[in-house]
Amino acid sequence: MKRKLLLLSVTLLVIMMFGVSSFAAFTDIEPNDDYSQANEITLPAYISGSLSMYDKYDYYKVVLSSSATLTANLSSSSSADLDLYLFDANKTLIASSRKTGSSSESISKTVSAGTYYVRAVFFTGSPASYTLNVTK
Ligand SMILES: [Ca+2]
Ligand SMILES: [Ca+2]
Repeated sequence: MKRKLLLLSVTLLVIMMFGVSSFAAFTDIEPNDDYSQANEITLPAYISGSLSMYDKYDYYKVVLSSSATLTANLSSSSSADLDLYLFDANKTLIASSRKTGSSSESISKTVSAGTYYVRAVFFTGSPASYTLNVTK
């Protein structure tokens, strides 16, 4: 009986460790309201964050060592209208997703090596928690 319990604990521990290592979870760190404050993420990144009328911008910085198709998906847990933008190292807008209402936003863009910024924006509505997945 004790042995079974031990086996169960070890199995659970392994599952937990595997779960953590295979899922690069990240929670947004404030302040991250401008390019210079962007949270640097490594891909694939599974981000949890929050936005409101008092915290309208969350910036994330991605550094690519080679060309890739950068994909970002943003979904809100509330009725808030959030939008998604992608900028290059020169802060030039290269892609955006600006649907109305609480629709999920999605960007997919093939880019060369370099630095990129993903910006999640609070457009309107009540304070929102969101998930932002950035992959390549
Ligand atoms: Ca912010
Ligand atoms: Ca939107």
